Amino acid sequence: MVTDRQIEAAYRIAQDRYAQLGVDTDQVLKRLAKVAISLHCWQGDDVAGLEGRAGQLGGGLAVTGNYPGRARNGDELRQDLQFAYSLIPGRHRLNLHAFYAETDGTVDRDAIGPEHYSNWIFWAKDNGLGMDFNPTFFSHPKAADGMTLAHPDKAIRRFWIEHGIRCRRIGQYIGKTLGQTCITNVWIPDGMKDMPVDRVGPRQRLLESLDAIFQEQLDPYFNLDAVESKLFGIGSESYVVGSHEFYLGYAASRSKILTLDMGHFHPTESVSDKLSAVLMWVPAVLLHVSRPVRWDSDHVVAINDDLLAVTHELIRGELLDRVYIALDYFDATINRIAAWVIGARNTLKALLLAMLEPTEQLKQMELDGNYTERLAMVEELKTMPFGAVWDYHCLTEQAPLDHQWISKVRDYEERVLSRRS
Ligand code: RNT
Ligand code: ZN
Repeated sequence: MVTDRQIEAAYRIAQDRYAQLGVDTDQVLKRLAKVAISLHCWQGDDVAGLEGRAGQLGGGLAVTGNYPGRARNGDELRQDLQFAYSLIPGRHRLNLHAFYAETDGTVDRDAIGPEHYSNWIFWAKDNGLGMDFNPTFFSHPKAADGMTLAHPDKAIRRFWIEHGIRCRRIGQYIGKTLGQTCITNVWIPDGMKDMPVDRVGPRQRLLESLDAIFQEQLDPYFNLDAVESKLFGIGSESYVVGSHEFYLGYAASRSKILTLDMGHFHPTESVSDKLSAVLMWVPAVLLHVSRPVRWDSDHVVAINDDLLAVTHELIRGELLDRVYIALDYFDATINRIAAWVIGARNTLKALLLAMLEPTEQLKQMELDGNYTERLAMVEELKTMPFGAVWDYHCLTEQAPLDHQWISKVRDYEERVLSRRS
């Protein structure tokens, strides 16, 4: 077992090494401790929701796997989340979807109000968690034919517009109650499996529906709106109404937050390169950190080139103030708590790696046209003693070190998860 003194000693050496590059690791850790990641409740129950429609996931989303121990109700999901937070250094947030209302499915989506989320909101308050919110435009009979806000039937559009309006008010209530801004993110599944003849009509209808949802002015201190595009989904392979171009224009013209999900682009496109471009035109970005494997497969976030490129861009571009970070993936083949913990810790580690870079020096080399040293330094940074800084961060934040949290998860699995049928 590694002792605290060993962790501290290793940190002092690392601190010295980074200081020689002009990087103050104490400052970096203070900065890292302030980053809040929004943990997606839906990893804990395979995007089932609490309306009694488990196993009927819609919207072209897919969760594979049947690892035992899925949370079956609000209490279990909160218990699992609380345990996951205890294994992640720092103070984080909860990202809740509307279909986690605790009404036993008796209140339809066009009738929900803040009172249906009181368990969640008071639990978040008790635990010092900020919260974000999402209307749920899928896993519902009125979304069964793959269209919601862009549906040709006015009554169906009206139903979903009402849902959106109510969700924003819930977001505002959450923001007020917790004293922290809530981001309410709109993602809809609307699209077509096969080649549409009319690509214009659905987009016009979506535009009108969104404008109707956002008509009511809410206090931006309590609620901010975000819109999320997608490239394709299962059943919407040929056409997605809310494409990237659609929402970029929408967010820019309406001053909304643009959500960039790392799994929602062509495989050779990178979200890291989009950040600086879109932030010229939209006030802020909501990142859905995810890991596509061949397609939008929503794998648990790993420290790979994509993630590192995104976190480096956030630091190099000084974008952290305007980019909100949330996780979005769902894997049911592994322990679901470990899935949260691995993804969140990896995102934090990737941020730390980026913060430990002597960015000013690198920028100067670039300005001087010294691309040789720029490449040499970027590559050599990869073998700097970053792990010692991370360990020290976990120690000071009273979170388990790497290799320590997994035994706690195993124990929780035995005590709690294995008792769920
Ligand atoms: C779907 C979007 C969306 C969802 C959640 C559940 O492709 O990424 O963010 O994952 O709303
Ligand atoms: Zn997403």
